[in-house]
Amino acid sequence: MSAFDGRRAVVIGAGVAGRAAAATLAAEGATVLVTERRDAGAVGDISALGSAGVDVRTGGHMPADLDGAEIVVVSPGVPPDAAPLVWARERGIAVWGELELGARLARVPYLAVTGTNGKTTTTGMLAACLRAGGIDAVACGNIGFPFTTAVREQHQALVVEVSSFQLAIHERFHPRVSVLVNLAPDHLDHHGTFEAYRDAKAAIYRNQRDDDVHVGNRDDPTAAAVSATAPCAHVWFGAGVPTADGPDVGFDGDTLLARGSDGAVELGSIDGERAGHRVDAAAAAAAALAYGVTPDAVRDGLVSFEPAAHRGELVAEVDGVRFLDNSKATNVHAAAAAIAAVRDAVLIAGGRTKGQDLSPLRDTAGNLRAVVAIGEAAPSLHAVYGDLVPVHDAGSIEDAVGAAFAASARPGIVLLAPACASWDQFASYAERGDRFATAARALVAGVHAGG
Ligand code: UMA
Repeated sequence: MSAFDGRRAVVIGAGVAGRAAAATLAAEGATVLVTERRDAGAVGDISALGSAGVDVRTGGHMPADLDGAEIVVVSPGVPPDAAPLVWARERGIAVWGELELGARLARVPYLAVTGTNGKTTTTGMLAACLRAGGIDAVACGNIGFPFTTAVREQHQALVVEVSSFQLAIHERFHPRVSVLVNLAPDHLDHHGTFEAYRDAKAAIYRNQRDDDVHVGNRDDPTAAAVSATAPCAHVWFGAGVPTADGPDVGFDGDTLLARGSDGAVELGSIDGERAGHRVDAAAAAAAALAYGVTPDAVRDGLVSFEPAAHRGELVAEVDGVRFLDNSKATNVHAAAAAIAAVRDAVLIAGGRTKGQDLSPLRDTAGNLRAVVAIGEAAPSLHAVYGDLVPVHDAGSIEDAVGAAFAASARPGIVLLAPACASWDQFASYAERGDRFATAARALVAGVHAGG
C-alpha cells in the first residue's frame, strides 16, 4: 500500500509539473484535485487528468478547494505568496513542491544539477555520461520531464535539473551528487532578494552527508562561496589545468582533463559546436566521475550528447545574415555570455525582467551594431543601450526579426538573446525561439521576391 493511499491532495497549477504531480498522486492512490488560475479554454487538453480520476477546477482558486486536504503540491512557478499557499499555511496543511513529492517516491539514487545558466546542458551531458557507463539514467526535472513522472519509471538513476523555485521549498530531497554550475542574479521577482535566491540554490545540498559529493565551480566566486559550505565531500571544476592547487576537472587548451592518482586523465576535446559548453562539460564530467563513472565513459558520453534547442543554434541564414536562437538566455548573465561570442551583431532582447537590473548589459554594447527591444523590458533596454547603439522597438517577435534584418550588416548576425523571461508575450522561451526561427526563415521568400 502506498503512503498516499486514500489521502486527499490538492495540486496548485495545471501546467507541466502540476499535471505530472496529480497523475502520480492519483496513481499512488490519493484523491486529487487540481486547481488552476486560468480558464479551462486557456489550459489546453486536460482530459488525461479526468481519465486518471483527477478532479480539475479552473478559472481561479477558492479557499474551499483546500477543504479536507492533507497535502498541497504546488507548481514551481506559483509565487510563494499566492493565495492558495497562504490559505494552506493558515490551516496547517503541508505544502510540497514537486521535489518533495518526487523525493518521497524515489526508489533509485538521483543526482541533481542547479545553477543560473547551463543547468539543462549539464544535466543532459551528465545523464549521457552515466548511460555511456552502462547505467540506465534519465534526465528529468526542470528540463521539462517532471521528476514526479520519472520516479515512477524503471531506471537505475535519475539526473534531476532543479530550479531555485523547486529548491526553495523541499525538505527531503537528497541527491547523491549535487552540482552548482554557476550563480548570478535571476528570478528576483519570485524570491524577493538575491540572498533568498542564493539560499534556495544552496538548499540543493542541505541533506547531503559525508558519503555524498557536491560539485562546485572554482572560477565563479559567488557560486564557490555557496559550494564551499556543502556538508559533504567536494569536487571542483574550472577552466585551468587540474593540479593539487587547481580544479579536480579542468582544461589544457580544448582538452578536458581530470586529476588522477597517476597524473591527469584525458576526457576528450571540447571544441567545435561544443566550445560554448566548456563549463557544462567540466561540471558534468566532474559529477559523473564522482558518481563512479569511468573516464572512458565520460569521454563517450560527452561525445554522444546533442545540445538542446534554443541555446545559440543557427536557425536561418538569409542574404548573408545568420540568425542565432539563444531564446534560453532568459537572464543577464546568459545573454552577456551569448553576446560576448558575436561581433557587430543586431541583438533582439527584452521580455519580462523578473526584477533583474539590466544595466550590466552596457558592457556588451561594443559587440553590437543595434538592438531591437521587445516586450515589457523595452524601456529598460533604451536606458541601457540608448546612448551607445541605435535601439529600435518592435511590437512582436516577427516585427523584431524584420527590424533586425534591416539593421544588420551583410554578412552579419542577428542574435536573439533576450536577457528576460518570455512570459509577457509567450508561453515559454521555446515558443519565443520557435517563432523567431519561423519569422527568420520566412524572410527568405521576401528576399527572393525582391522584398
Ligand atoms: N498557476 C496557478 N496559480 C498561480 C500561478 C500559476 O494556477 O497562482 C498556474 C498557471 O496558470 C499555469 C501553471 O500554474 O497553468 C504553471 O505552472 P508553472 O509556472 O510551475 O509551470 P509548469 O508548466 O508546471 O512548468 C514547470 C517549470 N516552470 C517554471 O518553473 C516556471 C518548468 O521549467 C519545468 O520544465 C516543468 O515544471 C517540469 O518540472 C521551465 C522554466 O522556465 C523550463 N523554469 C525556470 C527556469 O529554468 O529559469 C525556473
